[in-house]
Amino acid sequence: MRLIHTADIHLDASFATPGMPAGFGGRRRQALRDVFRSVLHHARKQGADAVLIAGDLFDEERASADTLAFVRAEFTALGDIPVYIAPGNHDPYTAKSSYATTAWPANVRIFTEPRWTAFEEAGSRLTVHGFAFDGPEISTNPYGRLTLPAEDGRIHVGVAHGSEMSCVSTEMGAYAPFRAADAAVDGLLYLALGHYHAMRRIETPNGTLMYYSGTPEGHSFGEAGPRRFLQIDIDDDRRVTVTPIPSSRHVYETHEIDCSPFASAQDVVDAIRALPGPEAEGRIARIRLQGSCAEAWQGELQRIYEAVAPQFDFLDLVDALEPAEDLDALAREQSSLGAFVRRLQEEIRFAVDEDEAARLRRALETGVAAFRGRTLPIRGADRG
Ligand SMILES: [Mn+2]
Repeated sequence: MRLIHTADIHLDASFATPGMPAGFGGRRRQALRDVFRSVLHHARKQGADAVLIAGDLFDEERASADTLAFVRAEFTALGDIPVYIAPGNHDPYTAKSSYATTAWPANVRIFTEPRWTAFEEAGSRLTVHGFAFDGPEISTNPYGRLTLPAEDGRIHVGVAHGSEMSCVSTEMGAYAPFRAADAAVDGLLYLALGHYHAMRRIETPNGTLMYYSGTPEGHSFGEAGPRRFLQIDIDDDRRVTVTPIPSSRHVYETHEIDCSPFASAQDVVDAIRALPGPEAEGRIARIRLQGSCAEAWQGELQRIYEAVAPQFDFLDLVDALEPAEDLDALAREQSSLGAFVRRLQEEIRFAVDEDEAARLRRALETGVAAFRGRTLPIRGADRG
């Protein structure tokens, strides 16, 4: 038996963050649709027995008419492969929700209540248990209340949304919070979870396998790196194998570059071009330039941005540079900082070898930075 598990697609998400260019949100929303379609296409091609969507398929209770028409068509294209949906905190099942007010094709099964219920397919051994958020906060927490019939020979799996507490910090809002031990039920082979956007296996004290699939396409710099969905294979001996399938089209990435050693803008451009990039249709990058900026290329940042921006779908080039210190001017100052610089410059002049000179130059740089009350980026030489 083969199942496909995905969650947290957030179709129609706004992507409205300050500084994003015109058209960016539209391209991101299109990528969410493309990736969602490719997940269902994989299900069809691999002969899946069911698709499990563990909530937050939509970003809001009500999706746009166009998005609903798209999703309906994609579900219809699955033919007789059933789709099980456990509505989450972003797309709860309410009387006015898209889930309740849309005419879904016959293969779509939506959980509608904030308590465990089950679907059994005629002609299949599969039983799928799940529940729905009935509002942004669920009215009753169903975790710990699932009971299974003893030894009925069927394959029991679950699909649900919520916050497993071992990986949530106390300040973070918890939605239908639970502990792994409460959600693991003897006889439940697999629980398909949604809510956390990173793929994660949850350890359980019994034989239940439990995973967050994470989102199949990143939504922000907080979701950097390639994203996946999961293929679940259950063999005749009820052994469960989970295979992550890469799915993201556009991949968020963040980098920091220490520009202190760079003599010209060309060095900065070369460093950005050399950054390891994910294999993706589009790269969405935030690159933070830090360290000191030599006088020669102060004021060249716009030109650097224009030179490298075409290799990204979107580039946020963050200027965290400090202007380079004019050490010779400092050395002429009649101040304790001037005396410090003169002393170190003299020691550098009489250093016994290049290693010592490099250490002393770093000491000079660190001392001046400390005097100015600013921090320096860590370099290899400091890690020891
Ligand atoms: Mn959620």
